[in-house]
Formats: sequence, C-alpha cells, structure tokens
Amino acid sequence: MKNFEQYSNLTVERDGAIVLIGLNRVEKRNALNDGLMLALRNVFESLPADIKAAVLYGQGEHFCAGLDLSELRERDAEQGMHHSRMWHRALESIQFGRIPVVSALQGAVVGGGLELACATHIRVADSSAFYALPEGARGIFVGGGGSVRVPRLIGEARMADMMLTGRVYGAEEGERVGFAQYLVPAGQALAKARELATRIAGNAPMTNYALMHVLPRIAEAPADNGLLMESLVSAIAQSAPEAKTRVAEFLEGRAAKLRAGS
Ligand code: 1HE
Repeated sequence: MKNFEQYSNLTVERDGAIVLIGLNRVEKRNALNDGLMLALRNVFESLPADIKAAVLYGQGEHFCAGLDLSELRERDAEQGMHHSRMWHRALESIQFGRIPVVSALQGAVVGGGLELACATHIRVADSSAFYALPEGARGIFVGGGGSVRVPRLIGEARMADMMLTGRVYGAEEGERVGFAQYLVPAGQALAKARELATRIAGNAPMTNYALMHVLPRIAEAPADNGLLMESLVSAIAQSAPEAKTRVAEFLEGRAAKLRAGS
C-alpha cells in the first residue's frame, strides 16, 4: 500500500481521497491494547496531504470490545493515569486531527470502543450495533475521554444510568438518543460510511476544518464569544476562492439541488 505504513493490528487502505482504517484484532473482538492505540495515533497523525476524509471501522462482527482488559492487570495508579492520558492523545488525534472521520459501527461498541467511536465526527451504525459502558460492572471508570464526549452526545443522566445499571442500548435506541447519526440495515454501515466520507472529502477544506475545530469550541464558549468566533470563521471561509467558485456554481444553476434524505 503506497504512502502508508503496515500495521499488524490495523488495516489501512486508500480509496481515492479517502482512507479506510480497520481495527484488526478480530479474535479479541478488536479490544484496544497499547499497540493498537499507538498505531491509531500514528496513522491519524501521518496521513498523506491528499487524503481528505477517513472511515474507521472494525473488522469482523464487532466494532470494538473496548480496552484490552488483560493489560489492565499490570498497572499501578501512576501507570494507569499515564495510560489514560495516552488514550486521550490518540483520540484527540482523531477528533482534532486534520480530516473528518466517519465511523462504521456494528455489534459491540462498548467501553473504550464507544469512547473511540465518540471521538469520530459521524457515526453510522447498522442494526446489530449495541452500546454499553461495562466499566461500571468491572469496577473501573472511563479513561478514554468518555466522561467528556459521551454526555455531549446523549446527556450526563443517560451516561450515569449506563454505568450505574449496566444498561445496554440497542441500535435503534442508540440512534434515537444520539450515539449514531445514521442507522442502516445489518452489514451496510461500511458502505454508507464510505459514501459519506467521499461526500465530505469533496467539501471545501476550510469548511471541514471549521466544523472539526471551531464548532466544538463555539459550543463550549459563552454565547458572546461564540458569536464572535462564528463571525470571524464565517468571514475567513467566505473569502476563500473555493467559496466564491461554489457560490457562483449555484447562482449559475450548476450546483446539486438540495433534497430531503439526500
Ligand atoms: C477481550 C475483550 C476485552 C473480548 N479485553 N479480551 N470491555 C468489556 O468489558 C467488554 C468485554 N467483551 C465482551 O463483553 C464480549 O467479548 C463481546 C460482547 C464484545 C463479544 O462477545 P463474543 O461472545 O463475540 O466474544 P467473547 O467470547 O466474549 O470474546 C472472544 C475473545 O476476545 C475472548 O478471548 P479468548 O482468548 O477466550 O478467545 C475474550 O476474552 C476476548 N475479549 N473482549 C480483553 N475487552 C480507556 S478506559 C476503557 C475501559 C474499558 O473499555 S472497560 C470495558 C472493557
């Protein structure tokens, strides 16, 4: 594969302007060990400049069974803290990287696997997907950014319920509460994620950048700061030559029409 390193626990494949990154520890349900987290960070930090969007998916029947629990036994408190910080850096390389990431979810999306999915920008689930935070039952706590990212998607009360009671959300309920933005029939998540990533790759880079890096900051800022940031970014985006070309295409009747469901 040109331009990409080979990884034993990840598959990395280019398709035009998008890259497909597959978790590849099927025999362990794609449980995330240190090697896999470091590989993920490495791949997201070294994407070639002509890659404009990514798809993240799990090989086999499950997206990801979370943290590799066999590695947990070996850590004391200080090592545990550094390990959690290592996860934070890896997941930040996805959420605040250079390109939007669409995840394709099936089967287990649990524990650290859910934390990983929550660091992507769009989640496409098929009807086999289920979501859980078994950390509660294992006597631990989330350590991969879940306490920050999960409440932003589904609310703090639902997250507390998941961890206190072991509640598992099925695919339909998961879409309704906000885990996934798209729900598709079994086996179709990867195809839908590819379609969306291809569309995203065709956007103006400044628009994609603003949605990844500015929108989440505006969402956390006081309203007056947010409005000012919005004006600044909007002015920068509309002054780019690409924006002028796209607006001209619309005015000359050459842009695709907006339609419900498209
Ligand atoms: C694992 C792991 C794992 C599977 N660490 N080895 N995550 C969890 O608590 C979820 C644990 N996993 C499961 O509940 C189930 O494996 C699944 C529902 C995901 C899939 O079930 P199934 O029947 O298809 O597979 P399995 O038989 O349970 O597992 C197959 C093998 O994968 C088996 O190993 P084997 O050597 O006996 O074949 C399992 O031990 C192994 N395996 N999941 C290690 N997670 C940054 S903090 C994040 C904290 C967390 O993520 S805590 C939540 C961890």
